[in-house]
Amino acid sequence: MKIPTERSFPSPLHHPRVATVIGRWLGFAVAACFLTGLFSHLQQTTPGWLVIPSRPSSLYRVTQGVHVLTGTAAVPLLLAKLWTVYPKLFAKLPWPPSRRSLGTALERLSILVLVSALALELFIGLLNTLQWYPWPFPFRQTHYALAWIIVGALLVHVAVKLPLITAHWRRTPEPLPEATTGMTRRTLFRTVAGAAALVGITSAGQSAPALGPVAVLAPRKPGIGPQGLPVNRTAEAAGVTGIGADWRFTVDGPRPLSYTIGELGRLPQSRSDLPIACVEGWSQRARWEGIRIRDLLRLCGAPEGSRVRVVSMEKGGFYGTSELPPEFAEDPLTLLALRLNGSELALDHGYPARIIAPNRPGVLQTKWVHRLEVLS
Ligand SMILES: Nc1nc2c(c(=O)[nH]1)N[C@H]1C(S)=C(S)[C@@H](COP(=O)(O)O)O[C@H]1N2
Ligand SMILES: [Mo]
Repeated sequence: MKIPTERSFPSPLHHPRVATVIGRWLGFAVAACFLTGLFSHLQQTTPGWLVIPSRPSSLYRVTQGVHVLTGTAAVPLLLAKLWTVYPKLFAKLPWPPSRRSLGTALERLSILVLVSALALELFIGLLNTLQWYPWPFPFRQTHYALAWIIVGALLVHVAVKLPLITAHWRRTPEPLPEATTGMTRRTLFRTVAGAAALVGITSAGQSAPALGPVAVLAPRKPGIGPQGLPVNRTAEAAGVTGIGADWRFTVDGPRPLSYTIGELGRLPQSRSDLPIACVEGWSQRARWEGIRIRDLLRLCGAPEGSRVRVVSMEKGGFYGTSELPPEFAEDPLTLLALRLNGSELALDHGYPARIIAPNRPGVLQTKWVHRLEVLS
């Protein structure tokens, strides 16, 4: 059998102009996905020097929707990009080795890193949106580390290819060779753009209500679940069974507070229309009623600017506690919610009490809350 060379693939669809156009789309998707992912990461591990504002209240809903959307659309874009450039796999390394071949080898190594990291990143991200965690490593940390590897390798890749990219950024005045048989470039571009749009449109309905009816790829559909709101983790999965007669809600502050469920219901109630925006891509707005966290903070004598630790009845794990930085604790929209869409919280939504705050990832909207601790 004859080993193919780069010349064995004469189709003009492997032309650098095609690689540039599809690379541009993929680059745009990766950049948007990276920036929104960075925001999500900073929300969940906020460094001490960073103040994240609590408004606009739906900001996280939008950024995380864009994150999952661009990540999903990047899958067909990456496949198309790999297809246009795969004949390069058969290009010969210059031999005997020289300074130039060392450069070429390094460049290929960076592409190997870029392609494998990006493929793995998109794959585990996609599985995560499907709520399937078959790997033994922690998802978020791995996803985050891979993101930086991708950005680094991508910068090297773009720097190396800059002459080619600039040469083919615009359509050249003299026409490029067109295929005599098979697909034209224009058909290829339309097919790839169409595929990216299709996966986007059929999955965006999990956060964009208007697209709900065509959300056949969305793992979560708005409106489905107790009280018309999806549930990420049920009480049963979290090992929470409800409350007994001796249940108390307590606030650990300068003046410690303790309430029965009935007493909580008699405190001044406020209403917030806020979305749950899950990191996994679905989001939905709902009407919440309960007690403002800042009212509880004043009642217990906590000074303004306090951080608050939220403690769930769920024991251990990543979800058992969360922290409200001062901007979120003082926001009048942030509630210890007792009611959802007009009735008492369902157990799966966090009965008897949960946190709901503006501009926050769903993971931090702690359910089954039984204690607040005022920190500093
Ligand atoms: N204690 C606790 N709170 C939790 C969770 C959890 O598993 N345990 N899941 C979080 C996640 S990931 C999301 S998206 C929201 C979902 O809220 P819902 O199930 O009421 O829609 O709750 C959050 N609060
Ligand atoms: Mo979530």
